[in-house]
Amino acid sequence: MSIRKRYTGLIETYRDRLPVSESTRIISIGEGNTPLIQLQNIPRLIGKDVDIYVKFEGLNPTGSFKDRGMTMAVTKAVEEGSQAILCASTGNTSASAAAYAVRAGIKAFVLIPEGKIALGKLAQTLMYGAEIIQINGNFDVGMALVKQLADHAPVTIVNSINPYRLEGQKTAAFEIVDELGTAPDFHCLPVGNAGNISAYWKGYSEYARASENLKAVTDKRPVMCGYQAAGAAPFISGKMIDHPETIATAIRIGHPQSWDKAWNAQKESGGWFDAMTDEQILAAQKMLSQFEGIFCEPASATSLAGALQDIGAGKIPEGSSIVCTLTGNGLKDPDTAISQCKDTHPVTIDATLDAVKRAILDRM
Ligand code: AN7
Repeated sequence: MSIRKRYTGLIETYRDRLPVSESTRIISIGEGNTPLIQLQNIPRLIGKDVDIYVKFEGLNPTGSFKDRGMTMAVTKAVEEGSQAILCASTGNTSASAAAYAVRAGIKAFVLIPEGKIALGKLAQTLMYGAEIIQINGNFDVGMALVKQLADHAPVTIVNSINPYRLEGQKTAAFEIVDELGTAPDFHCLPVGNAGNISAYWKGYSEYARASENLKAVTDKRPVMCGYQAAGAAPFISGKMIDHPETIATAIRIGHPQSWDKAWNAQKESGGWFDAMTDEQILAAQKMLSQFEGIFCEPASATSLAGALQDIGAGKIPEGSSIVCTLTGNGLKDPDTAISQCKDTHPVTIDATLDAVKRAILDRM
């Protein structure tokens, strides 16, 4: 009997492609190595010959892709002697920063827009014990403050303007190529600050370059498709937006921090940006739950919403392989989920064998 090597996180797995040395103390909670799930029912339902995979990042330790960047950013912050980290957040970054700060034994300060972060994200950030500072302003306002604060307090910023964040996040592209043996034809992502789409492009590009001397990986790179919420779509309007609004609070962002990097990914890959309405986003979220058994948060479903639209329009042709990143777990936002299922609220009946039997048989 052989014992499989214990998985100890993405830095250990890809350490030759990341800025760490033999003596670096790695701050990890076992992030990465998330499943690439092939959709079975949705392609049949839409009647298209497409191979769609979802990279379910909601299965990271704090329930979002942010953990990939946070393991790297906090590892480097600790290596550089930092005692505290700081971020502005729509929820997921704050939860991740809080957890990795605990692991490292340092302090986390998080700035969040009051009343505009999903309940699960608030719950976990409270439990991890971060210093939560609510502001009566949106994410963009918080982000601007965080950038100024760096000159006024001894803290390390762990938003995606911290270059180590994207280093960690690029490993998701490595995992996909390692698993498929090649890159997909199209890669679809929700876009907020545009750090993740930039990180994936970096990852695909590094692997493509490495293929020159390493036969195991491919020189292929996907077409990158970035999808935003219609009320928060600066990449579609071509300019920053001051009052972004969407039910997908994770991507309620009007001033993306990785503006140039993301445009570069779009241009180099021959890809595009597009906007999805809140209705399209929620429909895709529900579809994943009801037809594939995959529960992601609203913002995450923006990638599938976009893919489905563009498959329907033929912009993504039949015969294509497509990866959609599902950035966060559905459990993060129970309020939005429950309000979507108003018509299917559970019935309450007498606790008798007869009543339960009737309830089941009536619904067969
Ligand atoms: C679920 O947590 O910006 O385009 O502060 O939580 O890399 O910004 C979250 C972003 C997509 C957008 N999906 O990624 C934050 C934050 C989910 C997210 C995005 C976010 P980027």
